[in-house]
Amino acid sequence: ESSTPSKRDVEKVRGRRKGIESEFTLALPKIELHAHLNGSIRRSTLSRLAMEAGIPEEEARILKEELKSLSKAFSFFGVIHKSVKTYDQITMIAQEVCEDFEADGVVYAEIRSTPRDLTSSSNPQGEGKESGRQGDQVDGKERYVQSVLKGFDSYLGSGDERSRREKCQVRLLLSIDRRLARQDPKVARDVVDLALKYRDKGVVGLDLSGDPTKGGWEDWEEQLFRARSQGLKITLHASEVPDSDAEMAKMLEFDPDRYGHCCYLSDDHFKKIRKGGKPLELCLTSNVLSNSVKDYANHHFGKHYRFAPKAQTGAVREFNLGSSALEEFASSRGESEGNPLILCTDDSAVFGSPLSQEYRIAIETFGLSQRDAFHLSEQAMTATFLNPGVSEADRTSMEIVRQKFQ
Ligand code: 6MZ
Repeated sequence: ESSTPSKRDVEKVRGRRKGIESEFTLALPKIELHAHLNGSIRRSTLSRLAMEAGIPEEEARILKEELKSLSKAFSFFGVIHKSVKTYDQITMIAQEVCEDFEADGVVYAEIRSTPRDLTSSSNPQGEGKESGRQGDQVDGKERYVQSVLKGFDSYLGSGDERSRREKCQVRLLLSIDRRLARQDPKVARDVVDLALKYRDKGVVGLDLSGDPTKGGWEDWEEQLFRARSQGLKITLHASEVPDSDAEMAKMLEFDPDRYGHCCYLSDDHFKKIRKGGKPLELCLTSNVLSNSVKDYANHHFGKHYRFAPKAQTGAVREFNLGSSALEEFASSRGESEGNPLILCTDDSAVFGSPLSQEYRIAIETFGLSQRDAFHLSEQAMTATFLNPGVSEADRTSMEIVRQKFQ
């Protein structure tokens, strides 16, 4: 009789481990720093709104299809945007996203969204605004920002309820959409204006996102510098598609406060990023399903994790079924320079993976111990855009979150 475990035994242990890890990652206090509001819409809400909006059958089909490319994901956003038509719906979505994060054990979230004017001609049901008046665009977009913040507020409740320990502390980042910024120079300026206006009211920074094949650095550069000169924190979607070296060089030169994705870094840029030490927002399932990364094992999380700051405890895994590649990877850990790595969901409605699942996948794929995962989550605290030195609300939120890690 061979003492090698049978395939069935291995499967059994794997299943058990999966259960244990799921329980652990759900209970683990988690920090979400890269989630797009409309991409995180509750699926049942999306189905309902798509139906109410009369989205034709063939367009709605994308909502049920498997994603195989980033461009498919962008068609999905098109359908979401057609389905979400009113400010009240934005408020409801914002509230639900917070509730869903809380249910998944997320204790702090920076949710990002692109301010849209829901009263413009593409939304003819818009609430009776005159058109052609100067500033219309900003008014509509401002109302959008207010509507998201209102959703956060309804989630948080009032008075004592607000600081209840189980509440997810939540902040907003405003997104500049690459394609729109290319079409109209006002787009980036409006977003920066709004971020400045609402910065003590829940907005903590800016994001550059949207279809990475659209627009170019010159379309938003000036506004990013303006935002920074006013003290706004900035995160950039970077190197999400191949052949983005030239743009990546500009981004590195700009040196934002955080980077998202970074799937296609050249060796030279990888070294520069590592040296810069800025936090990286990494979205495993998003990158795999949109085909920016071949599979989980090849996700660049592994490459960066070798260098990421981490606890030097080396806790022993309960069920170590890791391949030799993983063992080699695990033994190479221990250097403490590099970038804080933040696991994030990106668009949980589109990619169907809550943050607890992303942690479980990281644990399984990269052979992390529970202690490693805890430390990974805890150090995400250092990467938020909160400003506790200036804002009382930020100080309170930070304290609440800190307590969850004790
Ligand atoms: C780049 C993305 C994205 O802003 O309407 N977005 N941008 N890369 C990604 N990787 C998959 N996922 C989402 O949320 C939806 C918008 O977020 C951006 C896109 O601009 C998308 O239209 P909001 O709340």
